[in-house]
Amino acid sequence: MNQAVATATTTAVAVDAEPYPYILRLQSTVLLVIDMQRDFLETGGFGDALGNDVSLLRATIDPMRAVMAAARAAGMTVIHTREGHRPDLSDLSAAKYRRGNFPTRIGDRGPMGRILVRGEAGHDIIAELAPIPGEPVIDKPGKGAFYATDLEAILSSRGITHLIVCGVTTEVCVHTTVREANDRGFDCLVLSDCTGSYFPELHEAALAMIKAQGGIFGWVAPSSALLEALPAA
Ligand code: TIU
Repeated sequence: MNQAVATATTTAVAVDAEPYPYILRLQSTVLLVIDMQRDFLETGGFGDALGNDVSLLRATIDPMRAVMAAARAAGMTVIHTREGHRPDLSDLSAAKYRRGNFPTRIGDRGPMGRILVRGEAGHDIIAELAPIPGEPVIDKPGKGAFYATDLEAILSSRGITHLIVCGVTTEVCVHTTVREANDRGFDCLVLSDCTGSYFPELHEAALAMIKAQGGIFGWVAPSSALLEALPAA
């Protein structure tokens, strides 16, 4: 590593965020991309089976692509998560299976294979945001990325203290993960245009909850604020 890069990775970066600037160091920050899977963003997957308009989430793709490129160029680690279950559904609780009483359920066959099952096409991360070699992918059976996964061990072994969180959906898996992370002592910045919901009003409410009360769960900023703050490659 040359001197310029060494200096850049240890220098504090300030992001113009709410409720006040978010200060990070590149070497102790991860970009955490939650559940950008075909099952949530394409027709015939889990989101669709729950009765949602999946096209509402697709506005996050372009800004997220730019953020992932900038993070990689700045030397920040990118970690991806996927919500899903073992093919025998042995890690699927009866409560999660039954919830909603919909005709199509987790494990049923759909146009992209079995819904929310690992190894099926619908479980894959969308091609536009595919992980690059070396980036950890965390498979999670729940809504939170810390529940029943090795995410905390991976973050701790790398000395990570700060998480920049994006993905879907804002009020479900993103929010659950931010709450889990907050209680574990991580400082979270949620990118408003890189998170999305099937319910725009819940997206807004979820972001408001994060930054309320002095940032009770963390910080919120548009991706433009992060892009301005990150050092160029
Ligand atoms: N239904 C919904 O909004 N979300 C989920 O079921 N999982 C995630 O948020 N990833």
